[in-house]
Amino acid sequence: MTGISQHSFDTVIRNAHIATAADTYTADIGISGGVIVAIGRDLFDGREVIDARGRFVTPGGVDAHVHLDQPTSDGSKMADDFLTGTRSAACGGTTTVIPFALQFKGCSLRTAVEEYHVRAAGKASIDYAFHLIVSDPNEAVLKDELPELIANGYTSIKVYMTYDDMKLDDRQIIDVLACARIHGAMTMIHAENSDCIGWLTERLLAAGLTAPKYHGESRPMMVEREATHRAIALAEVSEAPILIVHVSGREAIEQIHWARGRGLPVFAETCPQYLFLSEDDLSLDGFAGAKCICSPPPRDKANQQAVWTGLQNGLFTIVSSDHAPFNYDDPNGKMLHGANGSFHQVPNGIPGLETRLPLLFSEGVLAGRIDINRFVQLTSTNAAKLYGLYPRKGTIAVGSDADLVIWDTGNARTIRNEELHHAADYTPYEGREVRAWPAITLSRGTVVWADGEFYGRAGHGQFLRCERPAVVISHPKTAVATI
Ligand code: DUC
Ligand code: ZN
Ligand code: ZN
Repeated sequence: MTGISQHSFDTVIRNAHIATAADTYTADIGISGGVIVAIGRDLFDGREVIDARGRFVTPGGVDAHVHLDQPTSDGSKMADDFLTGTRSAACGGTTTVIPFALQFKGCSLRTAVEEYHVRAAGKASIDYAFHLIVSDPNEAVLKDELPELIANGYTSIKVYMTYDDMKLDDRQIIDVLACARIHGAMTMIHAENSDCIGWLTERLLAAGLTAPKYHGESRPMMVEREATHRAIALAEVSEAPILIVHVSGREAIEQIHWARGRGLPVFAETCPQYLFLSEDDLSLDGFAGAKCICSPPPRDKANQQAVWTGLQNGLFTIVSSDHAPFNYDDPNGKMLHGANGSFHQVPNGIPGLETRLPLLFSEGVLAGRIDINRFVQLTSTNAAKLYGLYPRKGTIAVGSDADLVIWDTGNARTIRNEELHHAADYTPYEGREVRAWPAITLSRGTVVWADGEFYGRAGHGQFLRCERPAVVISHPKTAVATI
């Protein structure tokens, strides 16, 4: 402690039961200028002192799959923008979000990024980076725009194998993967077979089957399994690492397991909806099942268990929310085509930014399914590593941003939409009990959530330029898919 005078810290968190991706130990955390500057026993006081005795302190969550104020092509409108989305994130212990700058077909990717910055400007209360959705990989995008954007800190790309307005064919995906590989970006793939979905949907509609539950029947596990296998093959051809997003069940997991066995750098993401929602939620009376329409759809209990096993055995790299919020009772939301709209016209997506960490802490850590270090890996550290934000984000270490969560694990709490901070008019987890919730969230040393109150400020959140991810720069043939 030589050279550190009294009150040399802005904030000291005392007696923190620190959990990182690797370790659990008790220490004080000294914070100055928004950065962790000391970790040790009996640190001098700071101007602010927070006593965390008896409480876990984890790195703030990094939610690497969220959709905020993303433009749509069907006339629907997302319920959350950067103001309400980042507020909701902070109240649920997430301190970094990575939403998507979407290129529409025929439009410039660079312009999409510029326009998305305008949507974010001055609104975010926590830090944010951008992924790039490439829906038109023309020569200008591949030769000019993508290399320049990657060099400027946009080092992750999402491509879709389904959705008419965004999907790429196999050749286009290979082109994007090869470009990402050469220039140093991670590629996320939405793996569902578009033609199978189209054919099954036509058949259901012809039989007059339009209720929300038929969303699940139009996108069965096999369409995800086939596309997952194909995505792996395309990545193998182009020698690029990939992350398969929102993996929903056993058959897709088996493909990823197979790829790992071949030594391929295939990473995998799942989301709370594949652990806590099921096809039963899509079958709720009337139109209520539309609240849980997302793609891939929630599956059955056996698939939920397969996803838990994948969290336990290392198959999954990250757990993200895929927060894609549409109001339920709203002509711009789930009722875009009325209260009896056909499943295939209901906007896809559910809100989940604020509930991601409490659900996984409660049912994962406190229920004994995963330990707290694995929880930190899945919800923070691995996302920071995958997307070039580590060690600034994703850990508790000297030099890292002071993005921290102090946990309350003593009190049961029932999830109620009226108590959440997003702008969506429902949560699919209404009435579910959790036993963990952030008591305090700090974003770069500033308390943004404490004792049930949001203290964040629009504009506090900074845009993060991402480094080229280490797992991409290392040669794919020797890289392993664990980080
Ligand atoms: N599926 C996606 O691929 N993105 C947003 C929401 C959803 O359900
Ligand atoms: Zn997707
Ligand atoms: Zn998504």
